[in-house]
Amino acid sequence: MKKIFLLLIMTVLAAILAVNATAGSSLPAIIMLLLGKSTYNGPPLSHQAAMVGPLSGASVQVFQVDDLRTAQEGPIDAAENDSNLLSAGTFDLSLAGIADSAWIVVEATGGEDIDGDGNGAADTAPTANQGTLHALARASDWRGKHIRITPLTEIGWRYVENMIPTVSAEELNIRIADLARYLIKTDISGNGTVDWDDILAFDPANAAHRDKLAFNYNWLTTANDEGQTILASLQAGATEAVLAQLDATFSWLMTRFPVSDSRYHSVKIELAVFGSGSAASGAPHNLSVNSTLAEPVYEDHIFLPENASEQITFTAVPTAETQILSWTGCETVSADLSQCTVPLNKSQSVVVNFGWIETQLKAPVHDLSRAYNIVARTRFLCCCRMIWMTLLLRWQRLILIILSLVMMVAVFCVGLPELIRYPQPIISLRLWKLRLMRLLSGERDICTNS
Ligand SMILES: [Ca+2]
Ligand SMILES: [Ca+2]
Repeated sequence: MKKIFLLLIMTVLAAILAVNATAGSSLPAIIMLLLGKSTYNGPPLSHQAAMVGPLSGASVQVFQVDDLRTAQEGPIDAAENDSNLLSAGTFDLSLAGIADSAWIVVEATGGEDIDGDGNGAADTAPTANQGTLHALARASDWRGKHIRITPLTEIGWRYVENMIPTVSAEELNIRIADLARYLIKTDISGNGTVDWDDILAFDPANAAHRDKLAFNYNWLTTANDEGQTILASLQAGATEAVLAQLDATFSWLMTRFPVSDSRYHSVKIELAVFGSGSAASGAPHNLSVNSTLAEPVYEDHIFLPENASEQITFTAVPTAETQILSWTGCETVSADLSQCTVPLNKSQSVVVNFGWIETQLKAPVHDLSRAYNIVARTRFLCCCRMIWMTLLLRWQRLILIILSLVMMVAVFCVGLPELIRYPQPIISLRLWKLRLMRLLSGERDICTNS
């Protein structure tokens, strides 16, 4: 009996070690996989990047949502393997010093898809990937779950990113719960409910997973009028094309530019300083902005529960050269302008304006340092204009005088009724020539009509 029991234990251990060797993954991850558990509290688990199949050799970077430019970790090279679908594209994160509650974006770039046709077997020739996939999850998720960065996490990220970092953690939770319901039909992660975990657990090469989506997975591989597919655009790194195709494909279901709705019971209070000085709320909210520092370290906004009976008070401190001019966004301002209060019944942006003391004590001063050029240029232009206007006026007057004289002579010679009835004598060169000849021959009356 003992021998049979020992043999059974050894068989199970051998099986685990064999799978471990094949997968190249950490033992806790394998145990988790064997047990079918989605939560795990032990050492960090290996994650995986996959376009359709695993992205062998992808480059991985870690960002916090409030700073998507500065990598907190990486680039890390995901495992490179041309044939092992379990180990290729896997990576571990340390997330040192990052709080469990922090939202973390992990991006995977490049690498080679070793199962591009998604049939569960390594392809003879891997498909190069030029694109980047993102996955958003709390640090606690990255520490305790086996997460796959896939086109589905990328879609989830694209429908969240425009809310970040301007929404509260509560709003983000509501948003990702909505998105999970839009994208997932049946639980994938094994926790019995449709949630963001299912997006993080989705395996594009797993037909059973594809069936649990709330949309047809083939939409990702269906060409639009320009012959592009979402998946091909992702692989090509054509972000604009991806976004345009997502908008075209999912616009009936969700938008990339969501607005807060009545479920979001938090308010955002922002503080800004215009001019030289500082303003702060003090404890417990500790909002603080100081424009006099070379590299200001400040907290300029906070999300708080909506509460009409509570308020936040800001105190402004000018420098020796400045004074407080005004506040905007406040409900009340103290008589000496040093304090402003804001109720927490709605989101509000508070701005305090500082001005230089000297500008109010001295007579108005105009900066004349560049005045010579401006005046000289202006005088030149002014003179040109005057000359032109004068000439124009003189010519106009001259022409008017000549026309008047001609009309007077014509009226005198022809008579007004004749002129109106038959104006030709005025313009007939032949007639004027005749009259000129008469004048020259001694006939003084040039106006005789005969
Ligand atoms: Ca394949
Ligand atoms: Ca789930």
